[in-house]
Amino acid sequence: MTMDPDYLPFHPNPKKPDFQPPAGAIDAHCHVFGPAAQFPYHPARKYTPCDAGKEQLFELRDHLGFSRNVIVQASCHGPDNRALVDALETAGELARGVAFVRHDVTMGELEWMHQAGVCAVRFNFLKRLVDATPRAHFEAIVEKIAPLGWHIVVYFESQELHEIETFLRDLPTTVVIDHLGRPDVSGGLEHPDYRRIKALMADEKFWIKVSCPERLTQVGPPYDDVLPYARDMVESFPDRVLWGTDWPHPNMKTHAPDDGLLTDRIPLIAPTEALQRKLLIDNPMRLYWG
Ligand code: 0GY
Repeated sequence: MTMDPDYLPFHPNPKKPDFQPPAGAIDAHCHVFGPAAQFPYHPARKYTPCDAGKEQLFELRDHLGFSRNVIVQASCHGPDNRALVDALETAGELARGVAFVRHDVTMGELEWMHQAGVCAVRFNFLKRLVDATPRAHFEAIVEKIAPLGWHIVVYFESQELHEIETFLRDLPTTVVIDHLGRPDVSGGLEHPDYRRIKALMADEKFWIKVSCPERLTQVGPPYDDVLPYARDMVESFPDRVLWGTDWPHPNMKTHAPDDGLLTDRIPLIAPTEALQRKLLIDNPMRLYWG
């Protein structure tokens, strides 16, 4: 399982951040990849990454000064959640998980994941990452996770939100939007696509991750062009925002971001200690450990 020739591995030695996260801080969006020898990538994957296993993730957590992780099943593992569950079992109370499942997932499989600390599924709408999922399949998943009290994480691009907006509004659980809803950051805070994401957030069912400036930027590090969007969300919805590194940063094309630098951006996104506490501790604790 050789890494794609154009795949950019994660940063080999991220800086020690100048910003010290408060004790108990949570990296609420990260992944584990393999290692492929133990947890092979899925045959239907759209990319083959470099291995990035649980030990490396937990080392990074400690290096950056975080206490806990929310680990999100990556599309390269498809609906095979074994690497995720293995990481969760090792981490115990220090991690929770977001799985990717198909409509035919069994209650036994869901129970196995639930025991390990999975408490959400991810619905991915990015065509470059997954094949389209029929609505009936999403509905079958929603029905199966409801008794477990799980919520739903959604990954889409803002220009496509209008196609799925009604579907999202009708979902019966809390819904977490990944990576700021992926706005086009050249558009400004008044752009209709960004306004549409904010309108969604007016419904208290929705939460949003103020993550991935490295994916959204058009000017590169330190990602000043993404800052106004993240800050706007934190200040508008302080009790429903989450932050994550997105380590090991799948499918980056321009550069491998320095996770220490990403951490140093937090006080610019959340400028007061009270906002930082909500973003890094209170909100993710409530949603994932509550
Ligand atoms: C992310 C973003 C990406 C990849 C995945 O599951 C995945 O493969 O989420 C991406 O390529 O934008 O959240 O890691």
